[in-house]
Amino acid sequence: MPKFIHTADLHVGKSRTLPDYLERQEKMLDGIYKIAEEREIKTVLMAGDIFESKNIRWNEQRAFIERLLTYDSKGFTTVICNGNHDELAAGATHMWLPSLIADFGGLKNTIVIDGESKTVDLPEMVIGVIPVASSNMTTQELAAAVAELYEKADDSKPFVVMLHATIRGCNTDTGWSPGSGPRIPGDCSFVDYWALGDIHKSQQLADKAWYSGSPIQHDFGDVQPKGVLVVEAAQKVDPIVELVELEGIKPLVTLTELPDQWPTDCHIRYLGPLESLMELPENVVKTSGVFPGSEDEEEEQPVEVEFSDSLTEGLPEFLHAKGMPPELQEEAVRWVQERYAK
Ligand SMILES: [Mn+2]
Repeated sequence: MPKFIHTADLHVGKSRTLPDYLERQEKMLDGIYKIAEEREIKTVLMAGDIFESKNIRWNEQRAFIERLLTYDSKGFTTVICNGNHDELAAGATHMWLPSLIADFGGLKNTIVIDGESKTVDLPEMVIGVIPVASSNMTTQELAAAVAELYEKADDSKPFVVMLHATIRGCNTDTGWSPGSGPRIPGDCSFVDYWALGDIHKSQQLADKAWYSGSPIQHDFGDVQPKGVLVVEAAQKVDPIVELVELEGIKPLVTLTELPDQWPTDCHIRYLGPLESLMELPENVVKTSGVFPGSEDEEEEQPVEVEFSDSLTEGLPEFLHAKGMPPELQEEAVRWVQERYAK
């Protein structure tokens, strides 16, 4: 039975207020492939929301691309698509750069889906990818879109749908259940597994449909457990799905009362009573609205970065260092300038 990793909602560039946010996200990226490696799995599906927002700094962008290149060269097949958070402007997403690099031959095993639905034929299975389905989509429309992708599929292999969408009736980390969006269509029995992205809480939604949830807690309030799904799927049988937590990621713990003993090896948000001259341990990174130890509160706010700068700064040098052809370096800068430079 083909085995693969199902993940989504990586949100690189989120939670810049955590003291080690980028290192944490680098650990997340490496952790995903470590789990794959340990289980001798070569295929990783990333169902959208790779980045947090359009205001991504170059070091955040680089943290992702660097790893995509590394694990691609190690022979991993990563299938990635954009999610709603990856959107930069109408018709443009953060997938532009991996997509350009792939077009210029810099990614051999990685399949990048940028905007358009696509049927991807892998040796052991077929993936029908639908990036960012609108929440106005009806269940019938979703069924039709999936059927169209299946028409192009080799029907001797398991068929997996990778979809970034809010499915009606799912549950979020905050306990909210969206009343809009399509359901998992009941008449798509040819689908052997639905790999869903968008919702950060890992959950099963139908016989063969799962949200992986985000691989790590991105914020206080994100509930545990978080991890990736290790999936074994075959034709006409129920998939075998296991949530595997990433190692070495500090938990984000919220305390609403003064503890007898402060927990260690985690980041703490402390919402209990604050007494004057109270000593808070260093791993308390957030209290009710104020960051302890920070004189200047504004410094902790996410910095708005000029979009075009954040994408081109360091980019040509990076591509050059990675041995990418000069045409790609030029094309990448042109891409950003044409769309974003004022
Ligand atoms: Mn998301």
